[in-house]
Amino acid sequence: MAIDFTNRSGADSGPSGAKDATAVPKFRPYDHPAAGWGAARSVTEFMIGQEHEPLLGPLAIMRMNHENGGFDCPGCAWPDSIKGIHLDICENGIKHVTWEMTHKRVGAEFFAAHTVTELAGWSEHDLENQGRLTEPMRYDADSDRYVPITWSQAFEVVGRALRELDDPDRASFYTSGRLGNEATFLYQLLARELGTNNLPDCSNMCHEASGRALQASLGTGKGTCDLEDWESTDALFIMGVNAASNAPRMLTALAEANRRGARIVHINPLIEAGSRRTIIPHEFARMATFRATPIGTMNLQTRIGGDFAVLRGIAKAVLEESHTDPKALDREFIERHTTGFDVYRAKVEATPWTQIEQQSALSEAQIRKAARIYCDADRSIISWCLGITQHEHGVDTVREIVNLLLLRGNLGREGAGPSPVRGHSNVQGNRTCGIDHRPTAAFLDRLGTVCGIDPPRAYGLDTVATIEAMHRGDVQVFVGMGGNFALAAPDTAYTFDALRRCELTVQVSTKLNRSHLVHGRQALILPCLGRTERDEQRGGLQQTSVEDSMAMVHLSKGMKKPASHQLRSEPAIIAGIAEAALPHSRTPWDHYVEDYDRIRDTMAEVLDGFEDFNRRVRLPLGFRIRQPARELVFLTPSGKAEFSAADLPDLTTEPGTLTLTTMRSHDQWNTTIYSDNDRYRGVQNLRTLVFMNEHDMRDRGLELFDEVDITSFARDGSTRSVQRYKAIPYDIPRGCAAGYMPELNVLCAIGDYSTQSDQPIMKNLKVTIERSQ
Ligand SMILES: Nc1nc2c(c(=O)[nH]1)N[C@H]1C(S)=C(S)[C@@H](COP(=O)(O)OP(=O)(O)OC[C@H]3O[C@@H](n4cnc5c(=O)[nH]c(N)nc54)[C@H](O)[C@@H]3O)O[C@H]1N2
Ligand SMILES: Nc1nc2c(c(=O)[nH]1)N[C@H]1C(S)=C(S)[C@@H](COP(=O)(O)OP(=O)(O)OC[C@H]3O[C@@H](n4cnc5c(=O)[nH]c(N)nc54)[C@H](O)[C@@H]3O)O[C@H]1N2
Ligand SMILES: [Mo]
Repeated sequence: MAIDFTNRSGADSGPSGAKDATAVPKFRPYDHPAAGWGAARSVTEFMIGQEHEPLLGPLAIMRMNHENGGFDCPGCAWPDSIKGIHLDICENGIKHVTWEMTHKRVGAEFFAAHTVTELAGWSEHDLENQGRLTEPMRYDADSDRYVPITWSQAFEVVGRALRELDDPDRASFYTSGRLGNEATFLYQLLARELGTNNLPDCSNMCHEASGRALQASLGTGKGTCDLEDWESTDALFIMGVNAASNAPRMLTALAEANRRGARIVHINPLIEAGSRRTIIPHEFARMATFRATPIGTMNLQTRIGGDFAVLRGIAKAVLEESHTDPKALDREFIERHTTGFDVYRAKVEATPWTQIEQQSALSEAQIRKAARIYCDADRSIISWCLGITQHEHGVDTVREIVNLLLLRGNLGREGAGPSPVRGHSNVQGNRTCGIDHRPTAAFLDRLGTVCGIDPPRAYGLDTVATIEAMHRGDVQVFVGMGGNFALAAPDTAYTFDALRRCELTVQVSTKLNRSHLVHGRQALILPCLGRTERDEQRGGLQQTSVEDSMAMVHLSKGMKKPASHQLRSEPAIIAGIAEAALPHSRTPWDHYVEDYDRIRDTMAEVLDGFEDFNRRVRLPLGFRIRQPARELVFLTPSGKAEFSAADLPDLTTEPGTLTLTTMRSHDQWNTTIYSDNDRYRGVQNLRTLVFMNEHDMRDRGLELFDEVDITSFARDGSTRSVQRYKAIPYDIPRGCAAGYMPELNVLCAIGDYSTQSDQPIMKNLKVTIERSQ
């Protein structure tokens, strides 16, 4: 099967993020500090050029991330400083907020003027750039247009479709990770009262591997560190994250760590801007004097997927060191708090250095240097993001991270522990509050008792399984609570086909996107309030809570006048759907929406760690959810932290094939494309590109910007391809290549998900790259 999505001229062209496909591409390697003036200039250009609004973003930021007030930055899940008000702003947070606060509007006139077929030919940038959705719309097949519908009629359309299903498992309820905790709780309650655990979420593509690994090793799905740990650690190992673009406020922590003398090791096939020098995002004084702080001690440029071998190598060096230096291992910790050490040690000792070198594409000497840093540090943190998780062996790799930490007792004390960097601003809170297609029996029991429902016990469908079920016709109603499912998911052609086979697709959104144009027989767009906007209900002005990457829960209060008087809050939309779908429900949906305190009171009874929720969430900085593993209480079968002892995978590839990783550019937010630039990687006006090692380019007779076709080889033998991508020589290990999501999702076959986490292996595609004909 070869699918060509690159012909963008026709009406049914595939996804194209591009802002302006005709602008001339440029490439010049970037050698300035991350953040600083480049960021300031980019923000200004963005606000004046796109939004004609130079002040909107900064003004909004003044109200963001504040102690006791303001809204939570929807930009990413990096925590706010816990030392009180700390204006830690970043370029991408400003862009993100300004994008939501735009003055542009997409109302009934817009939809009357454009058929869906016409809009399908627009780029992602052009779709979202139309502005905020203002009123509920229904797809009208006769005119191929979206037409207005009232809220009550829209709820009745969804309600009827759900009531008429012969089995509640024929519906699936997707969440993108910015839904607040209260709406999250209502959403899962709706699904479970209806009778299904089909709750796919963006985590299924993101940190599912981290959750499963940490659960198995430590009995918690989350990292154990907070920002204070980051501020007191001696060594930081940063794996598979592009901090300067995707968690810019992490740069502050890195620069401060460096000033303190902490050592930092970056493990990444690319040397990203965040691993060189930075200007702390909020330090304007330093910007003016151009004093940059170095933030990298060491870069280990492993090959794509080579991280497991790197970690194994470091562990091997630590064990070897322990023969001469008894302090290399924390034997007392291992003895008291862990199980499986002997089996693990035997496994590591049996793994030869030659295999580690070959799998990691690094030398024994380089790995020993990193091990030296690890052994010299009293306290170490290992942090990671998608470079670790979106692989077949994501779970084994995260478990190896924990193994390595356990060797030196780097857990349950200040300055030490595992610290995954989560993506969407509330993706972690979504899981905490019940979005889980594999809920535990204990959670369901409490939910059932407190809410008076009989929740289904069978596991539900995750993202990939939902797509497959829609394709087979087994799932007929799809509800997207935020996000852009059509483009975020793997195997674009297959996913489009799956969505089009649905009886009804419902998208609750703030902006127009591809998922509105690739829809079921019936389709609804339900516009909602954004995080920055005032949420007035009968009980007064409401606030919602969110949880950051480090398990801090705090309130977020929108301040801005809503983009349209017709917008509804996410809790209100969920309640409207629930009342229409469940006419005999005893859940007080309306009552909940009047005052979110009432939702929080119920949540306090159902969720561990949310006792006294309404009071504690109003404390100046909110509260931290109790973390048993942090207290060295392990909710594992053995009651201890469990070493794992997996074999290193075989990463050898067929001759002539390369491993392709897909990632974000600097100027995008997942499927939202702000511009076609990737400043820190030196690219302008280009997204259809592939970064390659110069030798791999030379082998193919390629030079900068030569056009190539990329063909991926799926496990089932099928192939997919994109044409006329431009090759860019880049500092990346041989045999590796990199390009951008969401465009390259075309290449990721639906069946190519990890057998360990069920995550699509978006960072590990086997491809050939040939000059275009
Ligand atoms: N501005 C902005 N911020 C964001 C987002 C955004 O799109 N824009 N997205 C948010 C979301 S939902 C998420 S999940 C996070 C994502 O944050 P990241 O994980 O940083 O996202 P990616 O751009 O996919 O980058 C992956 C990084 O992993 C590296 N990498 C690729 N393959 C490998 C590998 O095999 N091993 C190692 N060690 N590294 C590898 C890449 O070089 C890159 O540096 O960011 C969040 N924050
Ligand atoms: N190849 C490849 N694919 C990937 C990845 C990768 O690294 N490589 N990363 C994966 C990851 S980590 C993730 S998280 C997914 C992202 O998947 P999603 O979360 O599904 O996608 P987003 O692009 O974040 O969604 C953007 C849309 O959200 C809507 N929106 C914005 N704010 C709000 C709000 O406040 N409420 C509501 N209801 N809607 C809102 C807007 O309409 C906007 O168009 O993509 C995944 N896909
Ligand atoms: Mo994500």
